[in-house]
Parts: sequence; structure tokens; C-alpha cells
Amino acid sequence: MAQSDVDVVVVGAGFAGMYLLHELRKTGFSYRVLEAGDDVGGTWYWNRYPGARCDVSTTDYQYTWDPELHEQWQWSEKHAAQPEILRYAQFVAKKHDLYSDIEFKVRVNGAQWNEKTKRWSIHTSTGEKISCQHYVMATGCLSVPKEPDIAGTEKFTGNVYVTGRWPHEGVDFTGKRVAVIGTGSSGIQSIPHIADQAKELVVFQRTPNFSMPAFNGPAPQYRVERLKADRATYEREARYSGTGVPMEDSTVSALSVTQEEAFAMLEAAWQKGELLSLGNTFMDSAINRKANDVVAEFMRMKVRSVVKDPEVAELLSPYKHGYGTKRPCMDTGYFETFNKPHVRLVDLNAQPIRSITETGIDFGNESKDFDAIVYATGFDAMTGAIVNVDIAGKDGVTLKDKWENGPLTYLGLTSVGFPNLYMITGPGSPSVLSNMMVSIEQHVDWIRDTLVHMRDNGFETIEPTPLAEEGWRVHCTDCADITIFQEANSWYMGANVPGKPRVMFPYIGGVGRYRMACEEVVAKGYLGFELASGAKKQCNDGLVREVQPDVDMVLDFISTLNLPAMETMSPAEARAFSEASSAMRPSGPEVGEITDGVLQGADGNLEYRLYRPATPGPHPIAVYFHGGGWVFGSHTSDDPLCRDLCAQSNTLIVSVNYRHAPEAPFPAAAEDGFAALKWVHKNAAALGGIPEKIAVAGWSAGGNVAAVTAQMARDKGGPQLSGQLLLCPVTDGSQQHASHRENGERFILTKSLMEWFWDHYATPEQRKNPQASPLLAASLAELPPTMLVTCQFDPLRDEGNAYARALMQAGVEVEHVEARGHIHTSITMVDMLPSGAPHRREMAQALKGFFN
Ligand code: N01
Repeated sequence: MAQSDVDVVVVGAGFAGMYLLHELRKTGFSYRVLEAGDDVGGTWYWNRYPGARCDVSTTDYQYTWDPELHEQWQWSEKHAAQPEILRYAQFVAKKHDLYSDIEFKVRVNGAQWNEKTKRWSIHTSTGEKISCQHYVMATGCLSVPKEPDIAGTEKFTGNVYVTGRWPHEGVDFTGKRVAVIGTGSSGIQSIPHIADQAKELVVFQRTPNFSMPAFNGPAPQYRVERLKADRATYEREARYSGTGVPMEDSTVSALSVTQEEAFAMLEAAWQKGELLSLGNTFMDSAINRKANDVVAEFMRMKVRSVVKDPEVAELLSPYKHGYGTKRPCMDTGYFETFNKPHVRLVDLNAQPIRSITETGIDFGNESKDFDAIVYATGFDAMTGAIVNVDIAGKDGVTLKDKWENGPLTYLGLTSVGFPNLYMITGPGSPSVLSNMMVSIEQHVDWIRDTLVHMRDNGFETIEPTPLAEEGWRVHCTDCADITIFQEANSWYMGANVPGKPRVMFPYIGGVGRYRMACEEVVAKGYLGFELASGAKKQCNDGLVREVQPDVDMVLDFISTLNLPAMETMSPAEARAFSEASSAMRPSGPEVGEITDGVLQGADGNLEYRLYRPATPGPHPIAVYFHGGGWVFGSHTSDDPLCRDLCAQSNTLIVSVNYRHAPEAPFPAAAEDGFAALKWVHKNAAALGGIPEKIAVAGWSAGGNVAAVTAQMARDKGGPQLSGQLLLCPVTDGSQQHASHRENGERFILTKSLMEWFWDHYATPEQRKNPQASPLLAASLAELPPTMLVTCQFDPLRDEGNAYARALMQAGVEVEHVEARGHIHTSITMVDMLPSGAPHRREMAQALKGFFN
């Protein structure tokens, strides 16, 4: 007789449930494992349609927790077919005697949290109520087939099949007239097999999909060899990789090579026959639509090379979504199938289905009879299996209600209001964007370790805090926002199920980065969780990820370079270093014209670079001052930002090479700033600008020069400014603000580097002068309208914020943007950090606004 009161209830006996069962047994918990099917295998139990295969190589799609399996189980192919994967699951279940502890044909109908007893009550389809402390949903992400939302489905009297619920005995289509609706992975894999048997096959396609041949055969030799040589390193690489399969991250932009070169690189990846290699050819295909178009065009070229009828080839070629933004597929002979005389493609956009009828399908202005209809129409992905169970947490609130506008989880594992509930590969974790085996094992390990931790430390409950959950939602959104995934109507976005909220369901920040976040949470005493038992509580509340994801990646990359700190260099070395770094960045957008010239500074000539918009002039002018701590940088050093401002704001930018410290210390930069403004104003018409429409702009120390120049223009009788644009400006060298300490170490501009800059530029006494520290000016009244951007993780944040506040108090019109998750340098990194783009747009808008 099974216990009705256990430590843990696990729902699902796919690869996740099986491994968790093994671990619970090993760590001595009592448990019940419930499975709706009558065997193990989960997705590979249900999806038995012909041609079903895994498109991750068998070298990677297998358990790692039992090393003996690598000797005891030999895969026959690179991409294992469903029957073999199911046999593998059965083999593992037998080997570890898992069958004896799994209850098959049992569904969970409901689960309620009891706040008094601190336990879950699980209601099963057999009428049983099981009480448990912990409740784990190992129900899979693609386990609930979506209802086919097509009129008349109930009318058809012929045979109906759903790819995700395929008959165990198989189906013989020989001599039959068959319709397949849907061309996702399941359709694309099954269609060639159905075509082999059917007398006539009509494929109803709403959206063509990207697919590459599986080139099935033996497992990739180079992976086999690496595994043989050092399995531990290989597995570790997989766990910290982007997708859960070891792979070198591309450092090549698809836009930095010719189309010929790009296609040659894609061809090499194609020939490898690895889906993830193809998507990984370029560093920017997921974040830049133009880069993605290069891959998409390559894929369309491949379709054209196979499909003989050019019209059919065109219909099979995706144009409306980017490569990878809907799950790309792997096939065996899919496109070739459409060369067969008995196979027809119907484009549902031109000929929509009017209704399924008793005998067939009415579409466009045709009616066609079929013996069988196959629905390959997909799943209610990621949340379907979770919200279809009536799960009521604290105060009776159901997960379905809580997730009405999109799933809210902490780490994709847990959710506020649902203590001791865990989801394996849930929404908000890499899940379906990863090699599922790696993600499953990680979640099982995390849950096991958490349960053991709670038991060892006498905690009864664990629940995320609202702050942590909201922070994770924001982080997941930040990750998705820098990609082009949200443009597509994919099931990743919930777009395939009518009424489902449109959000990015999986975490797109990468498997390794996700794992590091989970590890950090634990290392920081379960950061963002409350652990409790009666009056005993432990809560280290906080956010595990706050820096913008692309900025974080750059910081991590830089930390691997072990670069010397700039403040340990001489000014000459620092200048050379800064120039070498600048040479490696993307150039920024095209502008109408770039010319270099010389202008009159306070003490001799200064170089300048002029960026002219492509539109007919004359244009408003922004006199721009570069960053570099008054010590390095030049009129060309902020080139990408100046181009971006010029192109987006339709403003003529004159970037000035003011004199640098220590050769020309305070007040040289300030005096040059003012002199340059006067010169540009005087020569505005000759430069193609409008003298009455002139603003100053600058970043960092250049922001300081711009702010001081604006004050000098006010105090010295003009020129009259239309505005000042200050990005992360230095405004106060007289004191240490809190952000100097808080953000003083990890974020490129460090506290000690800032001190080094000041030491070269101005003495402590000079720093009290408003021409060094504009915040200290006696009055800020009557300064021009201001756009001031400060960054959350900038040491200069607080002095920038103080300047914005002081300007407002003085009655100046101020737009103050506090850039969340950004660092001192990130907004200037044009075409490198997409998260900075919205702020650059805001700055350009502000510039435009100054002149209107
Ligand atoms: O489902 P899908 P799937 N009328 O949602 C169309 C995994 N998987 O079962 O794109 C007409 O991708 C729909 O059209 P549209 C893998 O992660 C893995 O194929 O919405 N058509 C689409 O063409 C995969 O992504 C493997 O416009 C309708 C298709 O049906 C995921 O499972 C193998 C329609 C559904 O495609 C799901 O794949 C198989 C309607 N009313 C699956 N409704 C491997 O590892 C939907 N469609 C190899």
C-alpha cells in the first residue's frame, strides 16, 4: 500500500521525473511518482509519429548522472529516433529499478497548499489524496497538444491523428488520401514518411519553416573523440555553454563579411549537420535583423536548390520570421517530398481552411475528400501542463489566475504564493531553448540540493520573495528585449494558442549564464527566497541579476582578458591602450559626410571631426566633447556614438579634440570647450549649420566639459544654447558620492581610475571650482533645457543624479533618464550592446527636441 503522506510528490516520469526519483531515493526522502502514461519516457512516450527524432546529437542528448550508461548503452545513430530514445528511457528505468516506484496511469487533477499544515494536498485521477511537503511538476514543456482551432474538426468521419498522441501500434497510410495540417518540427519530420505510403498527400501550410537536413549517420566523430578523451570537461562545457551543447561562441558578425564569405561559413555549419552549429555561425543573428537575413537567405537558397517548382519553393521559403525565432527544424528529405507528383502544398494564407467536413476539408474555393487528417498543430507549450492542473497556493489563488498575463516565476523553478512547489524546466528557465537533458539534470540537482539543505537546517518551507520574482521577470524581459525573437508569432511567445499572453516563455540568456545565476542564489544563502519553519525564518532578499544581460556578457568577457588597470599605466600608455580598444569596435551607422578640420581653441588650434546628416542642410549643431577622463580620447574617439547621434537626430555633430591633462590640466579642457563653442557658433553657416540652433553634448569627462561650457556661455554673454545633452557627466570632484563606492570596482570605470583621472586633471583645491565641478556653481538658473542620462552601475551615477535634481530645482527644463542595468560605458557601445539602443534613441529625440 502506497503511503498517502510523503516528503515529495513528483508528477511525470519522463527524463526529469526518472532522474528525480533516483535522487530522492538516494537522499532518503519518501516520495510518490505519478505518471499519466503507462510507461516512462515522457515526450518520447507520447510522440510516436513516423520520423520522430531528436535533433540534438546522441553524444549530448543523454543522461550524465550515471557514467556506467556510457558503456552500457550504445546509440545507433547521430540523431536517435523516438523508438530508440524510448528504449533508452526503459533501459535506465530497468537498470535502476525505477519502475517499482512509479505509479502509471495516474493523473493529478488538483493540488492545494494548506498554510496551516504547510503541506500540499494532491488529488489524483484514482480518487486518492496524497499529502506532501514538496510538490514537483516534472510534466514537460511540450506535453499538452494544442486544441486544433479549426472549424468543423468534430465533423470528420475518417481517421484523425495528432502527432503528439500517435497510436502506439502505428498507422499504415498505404493507398490513403491524407491531409497534414501544420509544418513545425512534427509536420516536417512526419511528412516525408507519410508521403512514402500515401496515395495522395496534401500539406496545409500556414507558415513555412526553416529546416536543414539531419544528415543522419554515426555520431559526430569530433564529439565522440572529445568525450572519449575527457568526458568531464566536455560535460562541464555543455553545462556552461549557451545551449547545453559544447560549442565555441561565434565572434563574427554576419554583417562584417561578404555574402559569399557568409554563405561559405554557413555551408560549413550546414555540412556538419548540427542544428545548433548553424544558428551559432554568427554572433549577431539572434539580435540583429539584418544579420539574421543573411542566414535566412542562405536557408531560402537551399530550398530553391532542392524544390523543382519555383512557385512551390517560394511558398516553402520563410520570409516573415527570422531564422531561429521560431524553432528551426531538422528533416530527412522534407523539401524533396514536394517534388513528388502525389504531394501537394496548400498555402493557407491564399486558400484558408473554411471548414473540416464529414469527408474532408473545404479550403479556398475547393472541397477535397480525405481518408485521414493528421494534426501536426503543436502544443500549449511550457505552461499548458502546469496550469491545466488546478493548483491552488496561498489564499486559494490558482497558478492559472496568477499567470493570466504571463508566467511569473523565480528562476523558472518556483513562484511566489506557491511554497514548496517546483517546476522542472519551467517558464523563465532556458528549457526549450536548450539541450533539455542538460537543463533537466540541472533543475533536478538544484531541487535535490535544496530539499537536503532544508532538511539539514530544519526548514519547512521555501518560497521566493516578490522582489526576487519581479526582478527575475525584468531580467528575462531584458534578455528577450535585445533579441529579435519577439517579432515572431512563435510558441516561444505563446502566439500559437489563442488567448495565451504574448511574452517570451523560456529564458533566452543562455544555459551557462542561467546556471551561474542559480548557483549564485544558493551561494548567497538562497538569495531571493524565504526559508521558514514556524517562527524561524531566513531571508536574504535581493535580485540575482540587475546588470543588462549584454553588458554583463561584455564585463565577463573583459574579465577573462586579465587586462592591466589603466590607472597603473602612464598617460601615454593609457592613450595607446584606449586607441587600440577603439579600433576593434563596430563603426556605427553611416552618416551623410564626415570631415576633419581645425578650429580655434583657447590656446591654439584644436582638431575637430564633423558628422553631417545625409539630409539636405543647413542643420542644427551639437558641439560634442568626448569621454576619456580629460586624459585620453580625441575628436574621433567617440566616433560610433557621434555617428549614431548624427544619424538619429539629424543634427550636425562637431566633435572637439580639447586639450588633455596632465600636459594641459584644469582649466584647459573647460576653456577649450567654451572657445570651441564660440568658434563653431561663429562659423556655423560655413559648416552647414544653423547658428541659432546650437547645443552642447558630451559623455563622461566630456559631459563635464559640456556642462561647464553651458555655464560659461550663460555667464559670458553667449552663444545662446538650445540645450545640453549630458551622458554620465562628471559633475562634482569635491567629494565621494555613494555610487563611487557601490559601483567602484566591477564596471570598467572604477573608483581608482576616476581618482587617477582627477589627479591628472585638477588639484583638490581646483576641484571645488565650478569650472571643474559644475554641481558647485552658485546658481544653475537659466541654463538651457537639459537631457541628462545616468547609469545605475556607474560610479558617477549619484553626482549625475544630483546635477539633474539641482538643475530642476533651479527651474531648468530637465529630462533625466536613469538607465537601469547600465554602466558608465555601455550606452556609447553602438552596435555592440543592443540594450543601449533605446537610450540612444531618447538622447537623439532630446537633441531634436532642443531645436524645435
Ligand atoms: O508544433 P509547432 P510541433 N491552422 O507549434 C500550424 C518540439 N519538437 O509539434 O506556424 C493551420 O512547431 C503552425 O502554423 P503557424 C520542438 O521544440 C521537437 O511541430 O502557427 N495551421 C505550425 O506550422 C518543436 O518546435 C522535435 O502559422 C496551424 C504547426 O501547425 C515543438 O516540439 C520534434 C494551426 C505547429 O508547429 C513543437 O513542434 C517534434 C491552424 N489552426 C517536436 N495551428 C525534435 O526534437 C497550428 N498550425 C526533432
